Amino acid sequence: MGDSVFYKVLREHVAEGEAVHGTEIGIKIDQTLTQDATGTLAYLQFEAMGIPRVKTELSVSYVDHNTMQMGFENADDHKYLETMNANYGIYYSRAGNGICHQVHLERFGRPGATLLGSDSHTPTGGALGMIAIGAGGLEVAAAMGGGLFYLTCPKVININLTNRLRPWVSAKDIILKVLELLTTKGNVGVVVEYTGEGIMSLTVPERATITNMGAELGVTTSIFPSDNITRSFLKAQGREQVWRKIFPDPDAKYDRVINIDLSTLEPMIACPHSPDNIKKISELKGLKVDQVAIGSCTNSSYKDLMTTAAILKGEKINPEVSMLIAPGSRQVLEMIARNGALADMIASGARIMESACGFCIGAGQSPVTGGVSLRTNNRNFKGRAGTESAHIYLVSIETAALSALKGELVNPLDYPVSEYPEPAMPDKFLIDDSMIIPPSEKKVQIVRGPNIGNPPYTDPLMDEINGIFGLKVGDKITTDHIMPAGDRLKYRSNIPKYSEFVFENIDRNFSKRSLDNKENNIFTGVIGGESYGQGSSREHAAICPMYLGVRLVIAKSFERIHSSNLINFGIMPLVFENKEDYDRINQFDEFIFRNLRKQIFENYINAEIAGKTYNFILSASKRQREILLAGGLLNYTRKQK
Ligand code: MIC
Ligand code: SF4
Repeated sequence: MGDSVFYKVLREHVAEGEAVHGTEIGIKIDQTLTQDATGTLAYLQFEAMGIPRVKTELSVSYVDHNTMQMGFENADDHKYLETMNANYGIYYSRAGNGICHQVHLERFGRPGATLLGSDSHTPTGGALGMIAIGAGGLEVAAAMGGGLFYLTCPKVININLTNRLRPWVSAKDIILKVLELLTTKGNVGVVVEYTGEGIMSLTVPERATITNMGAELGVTTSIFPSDNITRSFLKAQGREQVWRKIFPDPDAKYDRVINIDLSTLEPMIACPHSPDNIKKISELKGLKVDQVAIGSCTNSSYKDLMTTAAILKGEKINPEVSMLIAPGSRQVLEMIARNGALADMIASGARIMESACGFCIGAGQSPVTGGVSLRTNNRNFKGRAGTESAHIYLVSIETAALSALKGELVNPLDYPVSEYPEPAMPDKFLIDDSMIIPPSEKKVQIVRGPNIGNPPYTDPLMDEINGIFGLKVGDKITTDHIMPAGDRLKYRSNIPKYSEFVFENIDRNFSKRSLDNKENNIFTGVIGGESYGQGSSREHAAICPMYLGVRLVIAKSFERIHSSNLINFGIMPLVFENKEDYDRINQFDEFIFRNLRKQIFENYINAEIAGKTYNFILSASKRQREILLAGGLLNYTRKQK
């Protein structure tokens, strides 16, 4: 049996173990990326490793999340990043240059490479035929130091696309359809590979919309072949030399094949509060809309914004709608500024935002109380936009722009085909990398303002842990629930302060209670349902609980990145042996785990909870068990040296 695109690229990078589904392998990482909200900590951890310069082919540090720079904190982080990066061989993409995934696609990604990024949407790069994976900052730091990235060799689901989309239906509708089919749960250890004649009508940025939202499926990554479309995109970016052809073998082995006939798709919508709460637009048509936001790493490419401009041209935004547009990169912004499309947007009454994450991470533009916001980004978790009572719906560019004019949700298919704008991809993008600062050859003084702390410290695993379950939550708890972003983001480099907000939207007292208990040597456990830790890769969702004395989370199932982050910071991710035990164990029950330094190497770990004995499963590799024993990856790495 032949190889899929994924396995072809994987085999070129396996440095430890064998590429056999289900076993742990270590792969070599060619490129890394970080962004400022996860990067500061990642680089502090890299410094703590004592390695003089990165060992990757390319490492890039982007500033795109905290670009509002309210107060000194973010500006301090950015100055630290700029000087630290110069010193250690890392490219620094300045604030204003664009969102990491969009810029990386434009300027750095290459077919056949591996990319590890401290952001869950790193798989966007899969649009170029590369293996691009999101991970915690500490794992990215280890990869920058030349360390392997360890993962369980995944299954590959093939999504075979046939025919082509009808006018007014777009790539966003494809991935929303896939989310309807596969949902956000149960896809751990899976890679999605897109093939079929249908991919030939999708440009690289459209493919990127699809691979980007693969993050919402919870898969390890998503990937497209590298074909002539990839080649033309790279050529237009002045980078044709990095192109190589990567196709699946004709008899490629897939664990499952899903066929989607693109010509039958219609505009879709993800309803509050989960990206897999999918409906057809036709079912919700007429919903009154308060806000429309176009942008984010999912839909902010040149073509996306040219489509938006064409729809808005000569029209006015409905007076009851606030419309925001954030171009994905400075390249996109400058191109639409020069060709007049930006002027059409401004004339329509749209508000133009910086090329950054902005509204997507809740950094401004929170909707009105109880409001309806249509957005082209990838996540609609409750409260993420900054307004708990708001209803966030995820849609395509076409649906968003047309609805902004009408003031209500419209079905693009109701518009004439003759009005469908199909902007052509440019033969040549505007190339100006002057906001990407190359590393310095000379030593640079690293600037550490008062917001720059020390990397967090963890203790080796104790043999006995006594404690209390501080919180019991339900299914699909996201890392946004655990560690809110929005206006709390500025504390990312200040762990004690940021820790005050752990689970703040679920239980405002969790943090204080846990810290008080820790002072009395009473540790905290958390009980979760299915898919615990969905969403963002933020390792703060492990570090801050660790700081508060959380030593274990017991859930029905975990998402991949979060589960690794927990282990990397010495927290045991345990799964109920019997799912019904979830109903038997309650918040505030006391627990004792004994003999842990031995038990940690066993598949089942037992504990006494409220006087009864329970078994839990620890699904971790031998290496991960050793990491837990050492009290986290940083301690483990230091020991290995
Ligand atoms: C997100 O979309 O949630 C973020 C903010 O980009 C995160 C990273 C972070 O929390 O810093 C992600 O997706 O990993
Ligand atoms: Fe930024 Fe939003 Fe993309 Fe995260 S999902 S990287 S916050 S644009």
